[in-house]
Amino acid sequence: MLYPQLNKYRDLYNLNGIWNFKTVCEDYVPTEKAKDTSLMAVPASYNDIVTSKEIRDHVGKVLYETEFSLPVCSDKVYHLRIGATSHQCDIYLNGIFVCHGVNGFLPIDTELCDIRENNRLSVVIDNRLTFQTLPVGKLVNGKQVINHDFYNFTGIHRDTLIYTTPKNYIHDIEIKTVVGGDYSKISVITDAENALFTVTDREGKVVAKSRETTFKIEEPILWDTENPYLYTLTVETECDKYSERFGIRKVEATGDSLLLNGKPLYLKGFGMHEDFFVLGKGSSSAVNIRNFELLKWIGANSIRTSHYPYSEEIMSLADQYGIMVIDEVPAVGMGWWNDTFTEDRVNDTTKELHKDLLTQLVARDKNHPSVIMYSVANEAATHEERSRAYFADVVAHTRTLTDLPITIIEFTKAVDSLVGDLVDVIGINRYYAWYEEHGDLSTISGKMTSEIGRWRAKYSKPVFVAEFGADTIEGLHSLPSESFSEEFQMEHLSENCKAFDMCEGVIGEHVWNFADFKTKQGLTRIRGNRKGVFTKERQPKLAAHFLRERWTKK
Ligand code: BDP
Repeated sequence: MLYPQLNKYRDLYNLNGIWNFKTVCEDYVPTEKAKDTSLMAVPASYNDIVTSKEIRDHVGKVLYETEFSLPVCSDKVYHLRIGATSHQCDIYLNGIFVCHGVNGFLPIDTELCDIRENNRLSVVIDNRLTFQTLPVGKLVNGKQVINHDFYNFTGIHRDTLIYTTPKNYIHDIEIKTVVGGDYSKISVITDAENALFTVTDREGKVVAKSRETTFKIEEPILWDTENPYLYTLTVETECDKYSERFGIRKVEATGDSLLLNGKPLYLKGFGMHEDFFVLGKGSSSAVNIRNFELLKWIGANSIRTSHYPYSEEIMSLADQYGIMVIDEVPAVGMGWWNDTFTEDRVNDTTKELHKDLLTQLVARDKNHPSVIMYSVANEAATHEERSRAYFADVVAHTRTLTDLPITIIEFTKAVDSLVGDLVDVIGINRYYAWYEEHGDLSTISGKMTSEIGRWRAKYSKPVFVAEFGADTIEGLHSLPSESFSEEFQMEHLSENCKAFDMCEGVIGEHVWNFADFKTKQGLTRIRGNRKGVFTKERQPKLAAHFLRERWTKK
């Protein structure tokens, strides 16, 4: 799956901007141009844009529609690429059905056979979550029940692009690199016929040229977080051309460590969310850059795309900023029900979708050097007997797609987990002194070290603390500290970090969360989840300075 590109063989049109919008009924088909619409921004979620509570909280279908003109040439193939529409959608061009999308956080990329000079593009989005969608949810009398902790933002969340290719176009390029001594072996897997492969370095100097799909780069500069060095591979055939950036690096998991280019890693960073004022989950380059600037400022070296694949722009920025990524599929909401893995809940249909989304995720992200590990789920009910066969199949499938390490992020206790042996790295989320023994910071050290010890004893695998944190209202101060104050958050994080430093086999700490984010309304959610180390405006809370001090030295 290649990202659309503009070059002498390929055109690119951006359809972002103001579209027409309305809520629609169940059987709506856009045979004619919609009437009585309002205006809506693309990309963005509509929820925090509208002023009507009914529309903000609408459960069901909405229509996004736009008209556009372009020159049509019979010797070109036209493709539509929408980066993400949450969640399912039906796409129509000029009233004719084009395709159905089931992947709320992954791109839809489809050929448009019936394109004309003047066109009407209609996207009918369905935001309902069930046990057969990811994230998992449930509908009760038309009301949406969700068991995950982020707002069910809806809309066209990433770029809508039309691009052209020649008829005989390059569909895909996968770049595999093997690091060996003073050279690197590059293998290109592609459908391109009789292609010329050219690699240029960061300065644009040609470092390899080949007609074979396997060739060497002498004295390669490896990609790492200090020097995120990127090369560019250009694949050129008689009638098409595509340039893909890549890095050369090696990631391995051993019994105690996660290694990057042979050196043990300590992951410092955050679980995040795509979430900002007004935009909801709408992609914004300005917000993305601000986030990466803050990650660098605080000394982070990694992020987890909790709890769904992030935009391609974020993945590309991670490559460029040298921020490693744990790439998570939207398998969230699979715990916290009484009995999750049953015939009529999370079942084989859910599992096939889960596997399909992993296929799509790896297909999209396989050439990003920043991706160091895939996460197959967050807080699933892995103590339930049927979860074992479910995840054995999901992980086995993921291993056919990638050589990178695989993790699952667990809330289940070590003693109860039935899946830890399947993965390479055990991810755990722990909220001592917050959801357990709230406010008592003295409990953290003992509980955290014992729990990490239990995971280590049971599986002899590296442990990654994927979430720990405390809700904090910016500007709320307390001496001595009390929960929700900035002092408490700082002490809470510091106690957790002390515990990690005492344990063997801990390969990283990701604070929950990078920034405050919107959730459904709830008694413990005052304007959403406030565990951000940065405010929603992206300004530091007190704890950010503690982390900066720790992480820039560690
Ligand atoms: C964890 C979830 C995360 C929540 C967090 C919290 O993985 O999505 O936002 O707890 O409660 O259980 O803050």
